[in-house]
Amino acid sequence: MLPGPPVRAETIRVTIEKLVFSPAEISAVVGDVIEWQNKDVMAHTATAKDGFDVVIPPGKTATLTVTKAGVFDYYCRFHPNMKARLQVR
Ligand SMILES: [Cu+2]
Repeated sequence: MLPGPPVRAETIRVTIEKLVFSPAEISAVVGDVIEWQNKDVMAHTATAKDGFDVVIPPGKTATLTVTKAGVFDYYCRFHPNMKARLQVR
């Protein structure tokens, strides 16, 4: 059987403003790209234990391509009260 057309990856955007991830809960499929936009004047990270660790400099964006399914609770290493969740199907 021939492979079908490639599934187009989506980009899912999360804004960080005033030390809050918004939306706080997102879902994705493997191959999607998560893009964090940091509107604050300090750096943040999106860090999941046993998972990813993305640094988002102030005023910038940073991306992550999702490579495995699961539920990833992530937080900011610099501000551990900042919490969010990524669900990957
Ligand atoms: Cu932070």
